[in-house]
Amino acid sequence: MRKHLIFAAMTLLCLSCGIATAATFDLAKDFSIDRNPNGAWSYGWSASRGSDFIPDTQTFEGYWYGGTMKAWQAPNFEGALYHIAYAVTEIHHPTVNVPAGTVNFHPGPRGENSVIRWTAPATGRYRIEGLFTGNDFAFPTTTDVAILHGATEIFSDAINSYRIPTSFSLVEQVKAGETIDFTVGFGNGAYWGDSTGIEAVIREEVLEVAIDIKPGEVPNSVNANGKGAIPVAILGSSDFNVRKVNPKTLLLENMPVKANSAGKLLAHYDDVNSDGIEDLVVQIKDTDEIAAGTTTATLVGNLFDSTPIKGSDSISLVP
Ligand SMILES: [Ca+2]
Ligand SMILES: [Ca+2]
Ligand SMILES: [Ca+2]
Repeated sequence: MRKHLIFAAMTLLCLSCGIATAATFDLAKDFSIDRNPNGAWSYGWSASRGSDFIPDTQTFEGYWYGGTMKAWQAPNFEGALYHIAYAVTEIHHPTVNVPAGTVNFHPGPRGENSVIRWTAPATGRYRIEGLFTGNDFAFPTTTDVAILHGATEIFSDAINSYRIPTSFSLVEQVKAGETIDFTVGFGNGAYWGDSTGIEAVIREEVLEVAIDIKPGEVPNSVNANGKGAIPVAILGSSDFNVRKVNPKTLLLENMPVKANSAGKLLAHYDDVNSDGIEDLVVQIKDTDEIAAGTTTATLVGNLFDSTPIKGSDSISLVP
């Protein structure tokens, strides 16, 4: 009976396997004219789609057509001087509406693109979500929009409408220092009336994995005394192959996988919960990192493709 209960609990644990999120970057929430770059974001333009990024250096803050905005300026953009703007309050220009709390960008007169750049602060797997939409109700907006990862176009569309958004939801493996550019050009060859709304949120995705500290045992009594090893299993499932996990990267509460005297990591594959699916079992080196009173221990690490993973299990510290 007890064994059945344990398996039932493990099955429930596996239902929680999936994608969780860590760091989040929100273009509108993070918007600032105080600095450029502004954290992971930078604001600028390029002569054409994908050509060299030129950061903006001038800003504007104040009243503009019925509302208040903060904007980056590109003086060569002429009539579209305030080419990347955040509406602090709703802007209602004679032909343009920009809702409060949103970002609007506008191409230049000679085919220049406005570019909002995000630079990855860390290598990871990122979900890039948002939309582009026409903000000019009179012309209406006629622009070409795109998202570039480095020099590679990962999304593009044409806007020829007012408030009919084109949305995106992309997952990219991005290395630290690589860039994601959100870019807008004049589309039909004329830049009049080309105000384009953009929403963009970038989140690092963490793959949640099910783990079993002291496989098969409950409670998970851990003798955190800086001696010996703590066995931890990462449980495989029908959609998670544990052979993708890089054992070298694993840390349980900052404690690494133990190596033998020959330097070989104590890691092997086994089916610890008898579900017919292989699990990865590692011996964590007890370096006395677990504080008294801790009841949950978390394992972090990476897959070989550098996707971050994370899993937690209860522990019961024993003296
Ligand atoms: Ca146009
Ligand atoms: Ca256990
Ligand atoms: Ca298994």
